[in-house]
Amino acid sequence: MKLIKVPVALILAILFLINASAQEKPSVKVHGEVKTPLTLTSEDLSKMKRVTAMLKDHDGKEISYTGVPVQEILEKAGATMGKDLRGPNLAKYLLVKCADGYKVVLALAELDNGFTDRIVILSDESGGKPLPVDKGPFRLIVPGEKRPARSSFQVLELVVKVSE
Ligand SMILES: Nc1nc2c(c(=O)[nH]1)N[C@H]1C(S)=C(S)[C@@H](COP(=O)(O)O)O[C@H]1N2
Ligand SMILES: [Mo]
Repeated sequence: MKLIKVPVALILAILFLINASAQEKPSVKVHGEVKTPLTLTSEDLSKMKRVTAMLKDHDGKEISYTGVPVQEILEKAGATMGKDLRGPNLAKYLLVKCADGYKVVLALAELDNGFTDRIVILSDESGGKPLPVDKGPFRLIVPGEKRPARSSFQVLELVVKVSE
């Protein structure tokens, strides 16, 4: 029987490509008190309504970020936004969980343009480029606050919860 010699490098290259294609794209999971849990990649966000929001960094420099209003994301997931954001639903909040364990909360009413003109976005782009790895790939941008502390970077999950 003849032995077919395939260069080791070729085999390794094929294994590498199989492995690379199996790796999941970075995404944000939207779940909790929603009708339709979502997993959103940058590609998904690129197809949704995009706006810009300004954020002052720690040194007071204004930086422009682009992304999708969190309201759009929560509406897509079927959270109680808009006309449904009343009565007991006003006790609902969004828990934002990040890769480094950082967590922040915002009341749903802080994310609804029926309540506020401050449009909070889930950003994946600044200056026409994807966010840098240490601040991305997804960052919540909460404009109009004195400190950028709730503008969480490396966002992994948006969880809708209801307080007691
Ligand atoms: N995931 C995550 N996001 C975070 C933080 C953090 O530690 N982890 N720190 C917050 C604080 S306290 C500040 S001041 C800003 C700093 O963001 P900047 O470096 O872009 O100015 O990020 C906020 N977002
Ligand atoms: Mo901070």
